[in-house]
Amino acid sequence: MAHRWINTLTHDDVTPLAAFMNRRSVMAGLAAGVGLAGIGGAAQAQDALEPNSYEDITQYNNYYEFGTGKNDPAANAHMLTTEPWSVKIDGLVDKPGDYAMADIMDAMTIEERIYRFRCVEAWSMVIPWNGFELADLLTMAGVQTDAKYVAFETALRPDEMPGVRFPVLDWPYVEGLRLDEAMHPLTIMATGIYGKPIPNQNGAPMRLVVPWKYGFKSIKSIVRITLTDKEPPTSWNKANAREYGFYSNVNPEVDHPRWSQASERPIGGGLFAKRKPTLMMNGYADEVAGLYDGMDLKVHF
Ligand SMILES: Nc1nc2c(c(=O)[nH]1)N[C@H]1C(S)=C(S)[C@@H](COP(=O)(O)O)O[C@H]1N2
Ligand SMILES: [Mo]
Repeated sequence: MAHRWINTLTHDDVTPLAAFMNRRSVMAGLAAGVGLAGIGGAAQAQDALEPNSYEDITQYNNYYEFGTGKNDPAANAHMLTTEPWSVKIDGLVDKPGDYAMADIMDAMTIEERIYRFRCVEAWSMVIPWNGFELADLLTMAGVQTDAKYVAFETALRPDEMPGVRFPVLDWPYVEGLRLDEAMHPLTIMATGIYGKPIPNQNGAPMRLVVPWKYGFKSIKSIVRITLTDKEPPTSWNKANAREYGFYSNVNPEVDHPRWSQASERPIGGGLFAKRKPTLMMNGYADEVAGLYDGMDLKVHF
């Protein structure tokens, strides 16, 4: 609270009515998708979440294609052209092709999902996303039975992305999920925040959100989705395999080699805001721990 004047807006100031009107549908959506075991926990967890301000969510970002500073994406991402946009869906699908973003939006049901968001750097937010379940998009393309993983790729536009001149990562940014993770009802494609179209710095027009994994799995501005039978390469794992694994589930018991993951710094509470304990699988263990039954999470970090 000490440095409150840095953030002059609270979420009450900037939240469109729609975001709050839809809050009930978050729980309805979860209850419908998660199955009986998940309902109570998910609904309770959702209830207790207080979203960050629109300003926090859209001014403090990681999107290295626009620079590595936390404010660089907000300053530079306006250069990205997001209309028209299409997403190539290929690999082990019945209906491969270039899907126009407008057609995807027509076909999908947009819901609000208020999720915890935990960066591997140990800061966190609560974000009211709008979007649709990735499973619905994959089902539309027709996942073939031999598919085991989903690979994702971000746009690579040197003319529009000042950060890609620097070899910070091996561009384009790529990510991947196991198919069961991708099909899980908590996994969404976000197309909005607080009921408004998702800003470029947050990954317009469509970015992945996997709330139980570290933020870098939630790849932005997706242009390609490939169904495959092999574990796909991922940008941060390619950059440093010892520090960033394929799974990257939020886990307070598995530290990053250079820092603890036991607690996190909530963004927006001021410079002296208290750190809070990090939750197993970012608070979604009731819903997703079963995906990892029998796996050693220290090995598959
Ligand atoms: N294409 C792309 N996607 C990306 C990143 C990036 O640099 N490029 N950064 C990741 C990281 S490290 C985090 S924490 C989140 C940040 O999302 P946010 O800016 O919406 O909070 O995006 C992830 N997705
Ligand atoms: Mo991150």
